[in-house]
Amino acid sequence: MAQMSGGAAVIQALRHEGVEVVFGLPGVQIMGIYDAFYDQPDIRLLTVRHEQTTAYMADGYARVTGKPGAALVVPGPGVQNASAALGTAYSASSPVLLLAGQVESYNIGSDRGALHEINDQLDTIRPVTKWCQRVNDVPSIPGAIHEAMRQMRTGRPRPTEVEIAPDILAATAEVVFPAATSPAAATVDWPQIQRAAALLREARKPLIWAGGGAVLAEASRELVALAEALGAPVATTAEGKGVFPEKHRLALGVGYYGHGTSSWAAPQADVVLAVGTRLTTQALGLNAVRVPQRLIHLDIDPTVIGKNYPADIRLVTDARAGLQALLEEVRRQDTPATRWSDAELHDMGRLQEDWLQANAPNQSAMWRSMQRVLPEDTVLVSGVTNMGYWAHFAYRAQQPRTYITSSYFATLGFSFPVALGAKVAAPDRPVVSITGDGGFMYALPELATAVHYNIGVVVVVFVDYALGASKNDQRTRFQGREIGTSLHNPSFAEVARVFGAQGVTTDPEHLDRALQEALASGKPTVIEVPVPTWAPPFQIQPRTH
Ligand SMILES: Cc1ncc(C[n+]2csc(CCOP(=O)(O)OP(=O)(O)O)c2C)c(N)n1
Ligand SMILES: [Mg+2]
Repeated sequence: MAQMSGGAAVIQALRHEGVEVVFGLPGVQIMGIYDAFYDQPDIRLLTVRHEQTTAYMADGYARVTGKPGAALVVPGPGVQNASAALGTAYSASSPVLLLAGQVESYNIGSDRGALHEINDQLDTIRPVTKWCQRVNDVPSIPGAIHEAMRQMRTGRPRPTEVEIAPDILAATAEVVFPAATSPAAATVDWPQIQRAAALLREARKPLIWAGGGAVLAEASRELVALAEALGAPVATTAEGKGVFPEKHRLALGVGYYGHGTSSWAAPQADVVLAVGTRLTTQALGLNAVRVPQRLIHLDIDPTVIGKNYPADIRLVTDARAGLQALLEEVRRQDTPATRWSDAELHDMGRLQEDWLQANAPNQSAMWRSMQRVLPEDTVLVSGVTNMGYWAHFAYRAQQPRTYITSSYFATLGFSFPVALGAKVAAPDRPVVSITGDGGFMYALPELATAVHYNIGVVVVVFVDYALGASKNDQRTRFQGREIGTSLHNPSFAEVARVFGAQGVTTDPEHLDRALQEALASGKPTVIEVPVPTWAPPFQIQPRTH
């Protein structure tokens, strides 16, 4: 029990919860929290240039570490500016705590036009959070922050928000901090596991489809072991990329919009085990998983199971616990010899190579050359840009938490600021942001943040002077009636240098060398690569099976 201000209670509560860094942007209502950072050495405070970046960096931090990231913003415009980033984290099931200010308590709900006032702030944030709460007195602060963290550490992790009025931050009271709790061990439904294991054992051609939930549950080892025990090839969503090493003989890679080995292999399977994925059509393409295939659907969120495809067996549990239990059951009895032959797997892989060569030869060549200079622990933030979509297929990720996407939010502009947060979390690993000229501009001023805090992210900007995906849409779907999709840009390399970062321009042939040099320097670097506007995979007709 200790006497302290609300602002100090926030910081102490964050300390108790193991928070190491907060990404913030100050303003009058949250100065009580800013001030409390002054006296404590344990939590870093990084101030950024736009509130979107607070939540994006917190998200990048969370994706790399698996621990909740924390963002701090003023009410009203601060919360609204952070909202698209929070929505991105929500779509990716990423744990981000948004600490938000409020107007003075006596003004809340008054619609008087107080500074930064917004009506029903909690309601504005509810659609992009799993849980949110206003704190109305100092003693309630630790409990609210603890609950926000508990929500993110149990079940499906999604953003949370806690908001506190400035008078509460300034008030002083006795504060007690809840004891640290560890989440209860996951339980499994053994009869259901046994049914699922029997189905998998009896399958002629079992296939596993792993999504972001498998990453979040740290289920990589169990996934590899089960796939090997069953001889089942493993497809992933873009969110799950890396959870199964893509150099593994059973790796099918990413299925996206009906493209890729995974999408083509799935209809050949007779039993599909989906783990930690919604199985959206974005991942699978149209009807890639067809009834009467048997679908075993494993997810920690029961609302996901059977949402897009009817499930024969529902397994509601954590991906790691569920896969471990399935593995134990499968190992209890002999499984038939591999049902997918090496030749068959190899041929399916070749099919994708041929398809890439036909549809994206230049992008594939660039990925091949970049891959050569990127170590396996590189964190790649795959932006909403042509090279980002093609990376799903042409880049190989070997470890979980090394490939970051904006999931179904597909938020243009997320790549650079998320990469900054990832680099703060993993300062000793290469972190590369893949972005287009359209997307980079969203958070370009954060080059100042990168230089200020020496965050050595490498940004590769593919410059086609266009919102390329939209322009190509006009070329293909609107008979070439191009309007409103061309861009005027500065030289991004020059801009980077003006900010005090490194900036280089290179042609695609020398991108690998530029990337290698940038990574070796350890400095924030922008590599500008002129490219034409190419077709993205989702504007290409899927192969018919
Ligand atoms: C927040 C947001 N606004 C708009 C879009 C729609 N959109 C998707 S891709 C794209 C063009 C992106 O241009 P650029 O970053 O230059 O990448 P390119 O397609 O040229 O490779 C747009 C406008 C989006 N995904 N997200
Ligand atoms: Mg572009």
